[in-house]
Amino acid sequence: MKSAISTLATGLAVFSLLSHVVDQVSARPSPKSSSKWMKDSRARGGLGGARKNPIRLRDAGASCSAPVAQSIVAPKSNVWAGLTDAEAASVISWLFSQKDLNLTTTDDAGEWDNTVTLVELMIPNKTDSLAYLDGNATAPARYAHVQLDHRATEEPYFQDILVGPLPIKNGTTRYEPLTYPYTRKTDGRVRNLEADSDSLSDWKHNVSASIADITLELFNGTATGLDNDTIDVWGQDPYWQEDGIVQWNQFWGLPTDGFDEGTLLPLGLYFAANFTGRDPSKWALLGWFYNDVFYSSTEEFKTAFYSEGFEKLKPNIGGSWAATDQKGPVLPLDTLSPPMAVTPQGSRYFVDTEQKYIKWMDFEFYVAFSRDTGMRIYNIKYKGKRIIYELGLQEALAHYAGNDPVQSGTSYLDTYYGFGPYSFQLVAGYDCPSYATYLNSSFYTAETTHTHVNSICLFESTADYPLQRHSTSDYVSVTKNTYFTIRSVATVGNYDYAFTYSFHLDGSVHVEVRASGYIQSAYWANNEDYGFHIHDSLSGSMHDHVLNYKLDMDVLGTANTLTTTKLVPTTETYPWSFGTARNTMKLTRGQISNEDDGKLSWGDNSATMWAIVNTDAPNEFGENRGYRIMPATAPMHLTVQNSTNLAKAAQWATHDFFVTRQKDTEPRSAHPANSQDVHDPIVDFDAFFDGESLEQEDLVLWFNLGMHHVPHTGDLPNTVFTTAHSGLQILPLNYLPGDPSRETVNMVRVDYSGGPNVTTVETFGQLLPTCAVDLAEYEPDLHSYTGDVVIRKFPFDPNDPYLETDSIV
Ligand SMILES: *[C@@H]1O[C@H](CO)[C@@H](O)[C@H](O)[C@H]1NC(C)=O
Ligand SMILES: *[C@@H]1O[C@H](CO)[C@@H](O)[C@H](O)[C@H]1NC(C)=O
Ligand SMILES: *[C@@H]1O[C@H](CO)[C@@H](O)[C@H](O)[C@H]1NC(C)=O
Ligand SMILES: *[C@@H]1O[C@H](CO)[C@@H](O)[C@H](O)[C@H]1NC(C)=O
Ligand SMILES: *[C@@H]1O[C@H](CO)[C@@H](O)[C@H](O)[C@H]1NC(C)=O
Ligand SMILES: *[C@@H]1O[C@H](CO)[C@@H](O)[C@H](O)[C@H]1NC(C)=O
Ligand SMILES: *[C@@H]1O[C@H](CO)[C@@H](O)[C@H](O)[C@H]1NC(C)=O
Ligand SMILES: *[C@@H]1O[C@H](CO)[C@@H](O)[C@H](O)[C@H]1NC(C)=O
Ligand SMILES: *[C@@H]1O[C@H](CO)[C@@H](O)[C@H](O)[C@H]1NC(C)=O
Ligand SMILES: *[C@@H]1O[C@H](CO)[C@@H](O)[C@H](O)[C@H]1NC(C)=O
Ligand SMILES: *[C@@H]1O[C@H](CO)[C@@H](O)[C@H](O)[C@H]1NC(C)=O
Ligand SMILES: [Cu+2]
Repeated sequence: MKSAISTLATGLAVFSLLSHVVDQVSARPSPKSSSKWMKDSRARGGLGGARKNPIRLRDAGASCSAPVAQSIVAPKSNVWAGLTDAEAASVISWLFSQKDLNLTTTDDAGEWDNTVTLVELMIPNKTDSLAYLDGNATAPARYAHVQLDHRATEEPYFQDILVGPLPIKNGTTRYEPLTYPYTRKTDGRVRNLEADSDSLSDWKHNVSASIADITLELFNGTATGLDNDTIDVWGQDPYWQEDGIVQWNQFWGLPTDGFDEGTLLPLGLYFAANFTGRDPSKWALLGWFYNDVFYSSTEEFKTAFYSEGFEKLKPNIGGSWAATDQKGPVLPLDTLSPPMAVTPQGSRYFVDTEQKYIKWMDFEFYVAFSRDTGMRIYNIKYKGKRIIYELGLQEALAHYAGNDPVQSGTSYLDTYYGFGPYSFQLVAGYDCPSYATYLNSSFYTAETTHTHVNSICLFESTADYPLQRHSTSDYVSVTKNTYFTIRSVATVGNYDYAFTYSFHLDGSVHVEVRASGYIQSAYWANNEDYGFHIHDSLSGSMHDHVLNYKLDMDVLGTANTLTTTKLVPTTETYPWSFGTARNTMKLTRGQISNEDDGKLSWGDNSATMWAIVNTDAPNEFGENRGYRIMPATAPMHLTVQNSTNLAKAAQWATHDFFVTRQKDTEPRSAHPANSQDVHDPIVDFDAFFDGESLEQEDLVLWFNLGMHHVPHTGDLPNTVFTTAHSGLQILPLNYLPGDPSRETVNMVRVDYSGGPNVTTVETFGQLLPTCAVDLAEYEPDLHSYTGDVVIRKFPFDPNDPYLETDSIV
């Protein structure tokens, strides 16, 4: 007991040195030193002391402070923040003046015109950013990352180019193909299989019109491409790319009740399109599939349909079972307000809104946002030292399976659609507490920049369980568990993904993803091996969600090693065991020394502790100081091996996590157009593994979160965030001399010295609120929900932003 306390006391001395930065920026009185307790407590039972008057901030009755973030000026500019409106406009106008690009504005473009599909900041190389962040170098040169859609050609392709340096100057600005971040060196080009999507849609409607008699009889509807369509046709993604370009499609019901339940209304009739090449007259119908029977032509299908004994299956029909509004009897007392949190003395964090720089307690970081992957965070420092250079989503896949060709063929790679364009405004009081601070996010589309107002939220919360406690016959000590969160939510098609990063007083960072929204279901016909029967003719189609994240850790510098400390069962004879062997356990220590061993599994029974350490910077006891990485929920990777759908497009999904050497040429594990060429993707993650040493190098971890999702009746109408949840924790391991949470003043020690009565309530300087809370301030006016704020860039019209709610891509 005694030695534990003195170790802790040493730790506290160090912490107070490290935390001087906090005091400097804090407008509040310094926390009362708690060293008195440490001295007094050396003698057991000697915890006495005068009862303290709580410090009161303001008169009782005065109203509480507004929960607005404290302002701060970022120590360095955010080199990952997007282009300014003026920069984006100048790049677009410059692109349109390059005659060789032969561009058409998106609104005027048809299938055979070239367009600009992306204009965003090129994330600077880490090498250059570090020289700026840690040294005296100027901020890295700014370049625009542009994606062109070349369609004025028989072989359409997307191409990534770099434009810069910025600002644009006639004569000196250049563009060049962007190749260095990609493993396939083809001038940043990827073929575009979607160039003729309008024609393909027409073609499919021609097919469905050709069997309108059958769809009317089976589904009471037709799909002809007209506004009065009552059923829909869509199919697998990615397309089959083995033998030409082929897509299986299915008929789906259209919701009629204003809810979005279309993905719950599969109708069980399928047809395949071979749309290889750009000439629709050469496209071919490859066959029909219904009730587990394949028909190789429309004629064959029609003949069967009108034959005696053809079994007609029941369609799925929408209705209140698929609507998300409240239904059923009201739960006891449920109309009363549930408990809510308030921030009586204002916010306890700092935000530089312009630079998207945030500081809470001993953590600080910058926020970035991109079209492909949405929110990311950079340069996370803890106690003044960087621990993480970059943390964020890379790609998300949803791999389905089934006895029907559409489910079997579906393996969405969601960055093709992008998380940025679908990260809509958050609903205050529901997505985030009503007192949260909000940031905007912006993305480019069709010569405009769209801003989703209040689409990133920041807030502190106090958990419903304490961070620390201990009680004895003399005292009880307990600490509040307050932490800081940044969150954004992206609705990509039917699914809503909530991305959360949180920062804790114990020095840990938690990464979480949750999924809600409508499942993509399957038609229930002979497919009990691929899901549960969940409604009339409905299968909860099985699928894996795998979300790949990049975690570039820098622990005490960039020279780091990934170590393992494994608990292993063992039989040992000890000098004191009188010659008998004892079955017990011990630790074995190891490390991952080479990229050849860089594809990893968390290991059986959670018996392996993984840590990023700096072996050149041991602590005073000779242990490596580091940060541990640990799954917070059951770890997972893709069940399917050598997926026929994905081929080499998502090699990051094969294991739980990976470690590689950081390289400016390997900034991301995926590319948004990997689905367009799955056998020869422009980023093949496997190519990152080329036998390099990983000992005391700059390391990057690529870890997967996700869920094996076999939807059940409880996924109707929507999957719920509570259980569709996955997480990882990044936590100090021998990094500090003790538990840093001892620094918070939001703890109490109640002394009763063995007697029945309390002798002292020791507080440590926390200010007790006595103000009056106006709960009306905590009721957001949801009528002020805003759509996209759009600024036209070509022609540039900065002073005339307009609102758009039907939005995007
Ligand atoms: C430029 O694009 C147009 C279509 O927008 C196309 O008709 C024309 O052939 C293209 N010109 C060149 C030189 O490629
Ligand atoms: C970033 O790094 C790559 C790879 O070393 C290099 O080709 C590229 O020129 C660098 N970018 C800048 C802006 O220096
Ligand atoms: C930055 O400049 C200051 C003042 O010139 C100098 O003292 C310091 O060593 C420099 N730091 C680095 C990392 O070069
Ligand atoms: C570049 O030159 C074009 C045409 O000569 C002109 O319209 C444009 O304003 C110039 N842009 C800048 C940034 O000087
Ligand atoms: C669809 O059918 C119409 C009428 O037969 C035809 O004109 C059109 O070319 C067809 N569309 C496609 C993409 O095949
Ligand atoms: C068929 O659909 C029409 C609307 O398209 C609707 O009015 C009618 O009630 C439906 N019939 C049945 C049997 O559901
Ligand atoms: C849909 O609209 C078209 C064109 O107006 C019309 O010919 C057709 O009969 C309509 N179909 C239905 C089911 O109302
Ligand atoms: C699709 O069409 C292409 C081009 O005509 C052909 O080469 C390919 O074999 C066809 N694929 C299938 C599955 O029929
Ligand atoms: C978000 O955008 C809106 C509309 O352009 C603007 O009024 C608001 O100040 C922005 N908020 C932040 C935090 O930048
Ligand atoms: C997947 O591919 C690897 C490498 O080609 C091979 O060793 C393995 O057996 C394959 N697994 C399956 C299930 O096809
Ligand atoms: C404890 O407090 C009660 C109520 O104030 C008082 O009556 C009693 O004497 C106290 N006991 C001791 C041991 O101080
Ligand atoms: Cu799911």
